[in-house]
Amino acid sequence: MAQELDLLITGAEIITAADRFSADIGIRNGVIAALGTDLGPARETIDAGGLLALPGGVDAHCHLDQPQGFGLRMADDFASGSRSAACGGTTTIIPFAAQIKGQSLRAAVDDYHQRANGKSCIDYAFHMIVSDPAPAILEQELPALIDEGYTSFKIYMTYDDLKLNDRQILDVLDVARQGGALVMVHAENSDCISWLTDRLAAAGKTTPQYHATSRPQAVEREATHRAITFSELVDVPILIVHVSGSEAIEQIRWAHQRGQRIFAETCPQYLYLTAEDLGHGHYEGAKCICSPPPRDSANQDAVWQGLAQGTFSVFSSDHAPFNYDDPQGKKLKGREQKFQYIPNGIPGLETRLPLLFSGGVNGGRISLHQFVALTSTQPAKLYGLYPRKGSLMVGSDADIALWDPKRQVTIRNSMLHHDVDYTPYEGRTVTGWPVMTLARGKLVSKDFEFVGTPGAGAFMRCDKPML
Ligand code: DUC
Ligand code: ZN
Ligand code: ZN
Repeated sequence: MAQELDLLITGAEIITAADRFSADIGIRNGVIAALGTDLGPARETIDAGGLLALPGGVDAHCHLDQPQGFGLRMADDFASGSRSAACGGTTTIIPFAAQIKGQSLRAAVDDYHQRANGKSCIDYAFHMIVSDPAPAILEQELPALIDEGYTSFKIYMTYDDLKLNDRQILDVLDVARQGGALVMVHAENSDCISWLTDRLAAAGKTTPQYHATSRPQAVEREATHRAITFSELVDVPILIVHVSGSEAIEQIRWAHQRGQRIFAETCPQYLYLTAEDLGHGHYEGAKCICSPPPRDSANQDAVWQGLAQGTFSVFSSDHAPFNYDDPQGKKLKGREQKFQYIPNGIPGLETRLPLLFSGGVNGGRISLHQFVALTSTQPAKLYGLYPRKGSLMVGSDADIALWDPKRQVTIRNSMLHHDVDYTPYEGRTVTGWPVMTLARGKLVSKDFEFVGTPGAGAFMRCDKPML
């Protein structure tokens, strides 16, 4: 006779990227042991009648406790960030071990392990950020780290302290090709941004709204095209992160039509915010400063279409948490700053899935299967975590979000579980919420309350991307 189950979830409809069926879920030792009916005795049972059981979300782009210069500090560490993620139906996070120029990449990874250690309530992996591809990094550290399970890394085409020049980008892409890693590209043209910023400054245009003026779509379009060209020259797939609108999308579709393997990610801010949210001279607009900036409603439509048509493979939060009213946050040094000195980033770990579910699934723009694919299955595959993460199969980790698809929720920062003092989505009502989340078979959130355990999440080495 089969060993007793630890937990039985009954009555839910199971949704994966491919299938929809009714079955009970039997869990033993944190893993899905059986899917079916009459699964036998269990120590505990959750009645999930009327709910949808989806694979827990994989948020493949979020920033937690990332070391900052200029007196800045991220508001979320692995404890608060993972807690917030769990309460929004996410069970895996992949933040960034960021190399500071001059630093060894391994030192950055080691430091990031220290920061994560014993804090996360859900499983996590690391991407790296490569900002200084010196010969020793390219020849020794990066190949070794890829082989050790750090199989993806981000590069920047802008920001003085992070950006690589074109030659350096070609070099790191070549290392990725040899090692089978996936490079995530922040595509904005640095010189264009600084030239536009200087002109705006000379005209006295320094309030938050000009952040968007300094980074128009052409800046993103050009860099996206250049990154696609580099990918072709080196013959390696890349992933363009945080795509904001139609012009970059056109470039990605052009590449797809030519048969290139260009993956693309977008984020809630490009569906729900516009440049108008940066205000008209009011400093509150700083809350919505992120890069690339939010565009307009026509571009929101273009991003929705890109999600529906498969142009995008991944939907991430790009959670980059800075407090608004904080001398280490958006009001750096306790003052209202010129837009170019305001830290870029907005919080979104907890609201990522409900925002997409509400506007996408309940709004009739994408199917439930597309929702699962974009938010869980495809990021798990691209970042080497599938099938442990990203599906509900026998043998997968029991990372499960139980959704009430009709639940109406008005988002308030007071109900969220991050440590950030605002949400850009304050007062917005969504339909559909993950009312219970389980990470490796243990409840981590229930009815908007965090019930998990800091430190229960484990670090995962990633396999090579399934490209
Ligand atoms: N890019 C990110 O991916 N996150 C925050 C800021 C940025 O420019
Ligand atoms: Zn970026
Ligand atoms: Zn980011």
